[in-house]
Amino acid sequence: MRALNAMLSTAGTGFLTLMSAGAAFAQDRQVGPTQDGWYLQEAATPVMEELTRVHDIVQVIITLIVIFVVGLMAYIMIRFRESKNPVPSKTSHNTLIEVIWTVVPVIILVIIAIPSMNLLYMQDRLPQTQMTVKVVGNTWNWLYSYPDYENVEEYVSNPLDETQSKQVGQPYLLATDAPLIVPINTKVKVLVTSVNNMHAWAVPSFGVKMDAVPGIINETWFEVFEEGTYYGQCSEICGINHYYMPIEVKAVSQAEFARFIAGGGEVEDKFAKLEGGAAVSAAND
Ligand SMILES: [Cu+2]
Repeated sequence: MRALNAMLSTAGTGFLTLMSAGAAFAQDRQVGPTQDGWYLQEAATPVMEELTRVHDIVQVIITLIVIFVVGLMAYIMIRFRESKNPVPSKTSHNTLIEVIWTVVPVIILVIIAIPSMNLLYMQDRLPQTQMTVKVVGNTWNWLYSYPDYENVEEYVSNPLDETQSKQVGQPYLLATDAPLIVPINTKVKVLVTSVNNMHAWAVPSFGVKMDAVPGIINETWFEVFEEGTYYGQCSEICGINHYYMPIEVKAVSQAEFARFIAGGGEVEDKFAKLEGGAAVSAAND
């Protein structure tokens, strides 16, 4: 399963890379939903690794149960069909079978519950985190801030339109003009709230999906292993532009993150690298 997952993830990343190939400049590693994807996204954090492991275990168990039940039904339908079995059995109960079909599912559910609860607590209970980011849902974009660093101002992350996405080699409806920047190998606490209606900040490859509720500050965490751009989408139907508030997280080296903070949160203009970047940028401002 893990090998299959890794293979599919590679295929997924490959797709995004392929999409970027026609762009003006090469994008770094991008992880997000893919056109023909049918499996979990590549795991980028310890929580997502554990989530993938639990998913794979449960997948095997439920597949075996489906095979067993469908097999049993097929056997009964064929073996006890009217023509082969004209006089039906009058048996109304069988204590041994009833005990088995009660106890065995209980054991299976307990086996599933143990890793599931472990995973839930891993997501829910924050470890000792090294920094904090604050995510605020708005209609319809995300506001990001770094409470630990007063010199970095809160900024808005807006989606790029179709033409802009193509220009910078990023997928439309996932690309933004200002990603959330975080360092790799750092436990990041995420505070999530909203200024108007409910949203949800979700990044599948992080195993993170947290409701953004006005008046409530929810918290979650992640630790990204590798540098790259990770995509997510608002995952709580929030109104007419719900589809149009993508999430882009750029995980950078700790040195690069330190430069980002020292620079007061200034990020490189995505359009500056393009030929005639100034004109493009100005046209879109
Ligand atoms: Cu939303």
